[in-house]
Amino acid sequence: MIGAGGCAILAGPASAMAAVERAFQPEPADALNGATRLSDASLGASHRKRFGVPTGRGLAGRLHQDHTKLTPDGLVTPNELFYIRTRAPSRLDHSRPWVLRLGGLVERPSEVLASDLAARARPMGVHLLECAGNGAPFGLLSAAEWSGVPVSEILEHVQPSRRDARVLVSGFDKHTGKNLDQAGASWIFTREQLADAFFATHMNGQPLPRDHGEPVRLFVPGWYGCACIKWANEVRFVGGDEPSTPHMREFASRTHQRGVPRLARNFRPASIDLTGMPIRVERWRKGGSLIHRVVGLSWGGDRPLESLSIQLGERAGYQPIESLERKTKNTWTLWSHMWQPKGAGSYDIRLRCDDRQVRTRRLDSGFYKRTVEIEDV
Ligand SMILES: Nc1nc2c(c(=O)[nH]1)N[C@H]1C(S)=C(S)[C@@H](COP(=O)(O)O)O[C@H]1N2
Ligand SMILES: [Mo]
Repeated sequence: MIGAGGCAILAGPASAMAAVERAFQPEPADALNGATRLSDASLGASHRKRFGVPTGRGLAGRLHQDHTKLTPDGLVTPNELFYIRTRAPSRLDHSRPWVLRLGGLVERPSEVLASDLAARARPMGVHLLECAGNGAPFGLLSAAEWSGVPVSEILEHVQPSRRDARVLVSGFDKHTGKNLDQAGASWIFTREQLADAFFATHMNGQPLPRDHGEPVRLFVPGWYGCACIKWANEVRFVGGDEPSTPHMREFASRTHQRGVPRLARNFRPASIDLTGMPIRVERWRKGGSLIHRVVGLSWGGDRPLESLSIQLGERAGYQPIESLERKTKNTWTLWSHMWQPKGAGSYDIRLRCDDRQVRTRRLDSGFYKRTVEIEDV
């Protein structure tokens, strides 16, 4: 049974702006009361790509989500705007029933029909997905409400013959075209790493779209997209000495591994650390003065409540972000911060977490630094 679909309504620019005004309490109090919104300042790199439309085919197929107009009401991405990394393989065959084979080091191999999974699917909540290769302009990042079946339930169909067996999940990846016939995407997990994972059959109340893994994909909450295998067709128990897969090796550095581990067991979890970035710098006019407000996203990490600080220009110190409230670690949240730039020029915007106990590997590397051009103050 599929729960209430929760399909996000796509807001046009005008209503999106109204939503921003409604949903953010201006900070400091009343700063934006009676102010008029002007055009946003430019955050450079975001202008280079085409957003919101699928481009390319197969392995080279992409769709970048545009985050510049995100509002608190729009934090579930509609299916047609959800980012794509790898479009459906041209050799996908949906004329026969899709099966998930269960085998490897098991007493008796088995299989599950995707249609049975779909029939048993239930709401798994809103979860964000980010491609580990989400570089500028950072459009490979989206969130949806997923439905599916916990992986642990599927694993109960088979008896592994070894206690230390790991679980390899792989998908169908036969693309046609030059240099595109590569080994399928697959990732190897311990059973504990899959404790919260599920086989997703629905996205925002709809059956999985073709480019997002129709009819079934793996979803591992909190991990980078590369582990969330689309067009899943095999679950195989493997031994402790199983080599890492070509797909894991391809993503080794982007998932913060030390070197490229030859064995799957030497891979660290491909989890997303706490992070964040600005998505727009708003300009408002109030009386004779110009007001700037930086709006951004925060996501990742293994705990919901964290604090982040922001640095606006290399010479400024870090200060706590004024309005940041993360109620869940599963998906992103919007924050905002009022800003009075000293003068025209370009400013690097960086975030950091002042709690040194919290791991922020990618944020600390400067990966999400954005540069804003301020023309007038
Ligand atoms: N079978 C298969 N699954 C795959 C991939 C792939 O190339 N083939 N790409 C992975 C990567 S790198 C990412 S980021 C996510 C993207 O999922 P999406 O396109 O639904 O956003 O799918 C993952 N699953
Ligand atoms: Mo990815």
